[in-house]
Amino acid sequence: MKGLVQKSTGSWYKVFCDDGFTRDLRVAGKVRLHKLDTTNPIAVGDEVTVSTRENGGEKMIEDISQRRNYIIRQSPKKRGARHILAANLDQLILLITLAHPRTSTGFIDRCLLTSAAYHIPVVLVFNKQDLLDSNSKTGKQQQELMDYYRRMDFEILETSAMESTGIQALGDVAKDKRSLLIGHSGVGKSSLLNALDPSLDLRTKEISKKYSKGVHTTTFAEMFPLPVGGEIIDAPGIKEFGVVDFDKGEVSAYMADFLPYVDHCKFANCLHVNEPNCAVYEAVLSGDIAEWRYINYLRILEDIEEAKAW
Ligand SMILES: Nc1nc2c(ncn2[C@@H]2O[C@H](COP(=O)(O)OP(=O)(O)O)[C@@H](O)[C@H]2O)c(=O)[nH]1
Ligand SMILES: [Mg+2]
Ligand SMILES: [Zn+2]
Repeated sequence: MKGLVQKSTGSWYKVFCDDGFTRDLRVAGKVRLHKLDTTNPIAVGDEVTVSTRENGGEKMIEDISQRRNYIIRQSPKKRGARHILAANLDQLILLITLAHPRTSTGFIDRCLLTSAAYHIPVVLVFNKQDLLDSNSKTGKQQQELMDYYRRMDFEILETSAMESTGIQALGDVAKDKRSLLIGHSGVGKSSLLNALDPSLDLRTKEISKKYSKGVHTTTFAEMFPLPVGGEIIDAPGIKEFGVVDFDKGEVSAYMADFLPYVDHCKFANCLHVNEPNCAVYEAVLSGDIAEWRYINYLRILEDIEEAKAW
């Protein structure tokens, strides 16, 4: 019998099985797990084979199907280790807010880089619009960000879970697809899921000083079927997104705004850091590539360099 992993708590997996039942299952000891060297061998969205032995023994996960794709990042718990957030995705819904707690462009760009490498489309959702005055400094910053990412062909939505705006459009985007919902704690993931499906009745949290103190709450990704069709995987508790498995030389190939320039550098293996006659750097100077994008790029290269030490 096949099944779809809806939640993982480390040793137990909630699996929606082909016979229509949802079960809490463990992994059979003999399963040859993917040689991915991750902190979680099975992720939400994994398709698994469940044993149907009738010898009275408990049903168990016996095998994992080859993944179509996955989103992976550095494990926040163990340096140098990798953690799969979710597998077999149709898209990533990246939830952002420039209100509180403000999402950094560094976080956005790391998520975009990872999804680009696995060819997973991303929708950028700017939430908490009710808190932003479009004439304020922050409102203008958001407009600039949206314009920039839109030029890179990303789909962009504006929502307010508080005032129930943009919910229909979000439902249209999520319909009949399997999406990973990713964004910092407090950005409004649970609130938006509740807006899409009030029967979920997920707990939403007051944003307290706790967030800034970085208190670690144990939270697990979970898949929710949507009334309109499709599923959303809520990935809670994400503070940072450390990219893994990149060589420095390939990063710029996944940055759509860099692409028109990368072939015009003097050196074919230019990393666009401090090489002479670098077309990317010239585009930054002329304003064709945003300075903040370039800074994020340099920081990602530093991350990769640091990770190599492990
Ligand atoms: N003003 C405003 N507050 C929101 C909005 N969406 C969520 N919140 C609030 O932000 C806090 C965190 O929301 P929650 O859904 O728990 O965020 P999560 O950690 O991403 O799941 C709660 O107090 C919500 O009421 C919004 O669009 N506007
Ligand atoms: Mg939540
Ligand atoms: Zn260059």
